Amino acid sequence: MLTRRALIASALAAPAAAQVASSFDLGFADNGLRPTSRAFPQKGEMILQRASPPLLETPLAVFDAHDFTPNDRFFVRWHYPFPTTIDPARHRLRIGGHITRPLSLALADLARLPRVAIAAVNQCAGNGRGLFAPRVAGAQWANGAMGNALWEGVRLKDVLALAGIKAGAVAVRFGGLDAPLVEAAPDFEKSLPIDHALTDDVLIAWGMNGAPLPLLNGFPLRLVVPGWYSTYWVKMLDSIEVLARPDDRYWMAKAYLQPANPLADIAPGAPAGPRVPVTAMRPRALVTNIASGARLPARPFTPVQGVALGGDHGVAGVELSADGGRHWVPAQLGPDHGRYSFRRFRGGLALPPGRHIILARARNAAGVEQPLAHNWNPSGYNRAGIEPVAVEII
Ligand SMILES: Nc1nc2c(c(=O)[nH]1)N[C@H]1C(S)=C(S)[C@@H](COP(=O)(O)O)O[C@H]1N2
Ligand SMILES: [Mo]
Repeated sequence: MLTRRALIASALAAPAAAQVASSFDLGFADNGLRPTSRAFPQKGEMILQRASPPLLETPLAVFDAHDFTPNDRFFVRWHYPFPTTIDPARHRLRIGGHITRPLSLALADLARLPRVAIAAVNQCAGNGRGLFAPRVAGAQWANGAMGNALWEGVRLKDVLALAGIKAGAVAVRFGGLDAPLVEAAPDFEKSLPIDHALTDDVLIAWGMNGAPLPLLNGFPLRLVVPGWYSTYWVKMLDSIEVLARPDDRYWMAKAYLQPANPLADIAPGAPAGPRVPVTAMRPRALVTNIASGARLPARPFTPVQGVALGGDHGVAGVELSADGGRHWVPAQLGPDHGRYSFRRFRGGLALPPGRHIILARARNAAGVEQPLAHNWNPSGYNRAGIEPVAVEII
């Protein structure tokens, strides 16, 4: 492994990369040094961030091997305890609030609606939080708090149509079977603006990659909001409430807020300023075949591959640089599974013996390109700058 000092020294030789090199903490790279566990139901080896309620991160190598993250390696995040046995035959989805017909739907009722499948990346708003410098509080994820799956279910808008939305609805609130340990803590509930809730792509899903949702990923039903951070993807979904006024409860009004500027960044230590809810994701590329700090044998072209996401638009391109972003070479894109899916990429860089910092940047179909600098903010949300990868060619 490279030392931090060696990295900074190599960065000094390439001034444009200095900011990049000094902004990441090598000790935190996905280098196999974090504890893993195989102790969780329906899960293989996962990086253990917290046992209860579970926070399980996907190892980088899993992304390197798959377009669709296998269910047994898909990351897990719960705020509160949840039931560990669920009888799907008895599960009900209640729909109430500003509607004409309150409903209590069984899974069999949902299965009668038109079925839809969408490939989409589920990414925690705090993915990569542990890489911010200065460090911020919260789950210290590297970049494995995300995954790509084919989600199968029905459209939320079709379910809402059964209930009959009344005029004046402004939002739709979602709740699941989990509950806080202490009475006073606010239940985990999230809401979508009514316009977004009624788009074609928002699903109530029961299937994930051709199988039922794993318990830890929300069995038997979860909301899927392609292009938006997974805080909205409410698991073990059992209640939907149409609201005639904006949601002022804790998890919308107080939590998951980011600085209200285009990059959602702020100078460390600066006053918080205006904040807005975290919503859409941004394009990101992640190198998956080289763990930062690796030493690799010299080859004419060092293969660099990984996964990209386009945020709320498709991936339009991925480019690689080994000179701090002065020159970029395009990587080849893998199969296109739809605008919200991971898109794998593969390319090569001619790297002579010595130390290098590899950069991979994604651009989406809306023309948004990943910036070099990281968008520091106090909660570590929406991290979307380029993730540098240090290598030593020997
Ligand atoms: N019911 C419920 N749904 C939830 C949460 C939760 O705590 N309870 N956490 C949300 C957050 S913050 C994340 S990152 C995703 C994680 O989805 P996963 O565990 O399927 O990967 O679930 C979301 N849905
Ligand atoms: Mo999250």
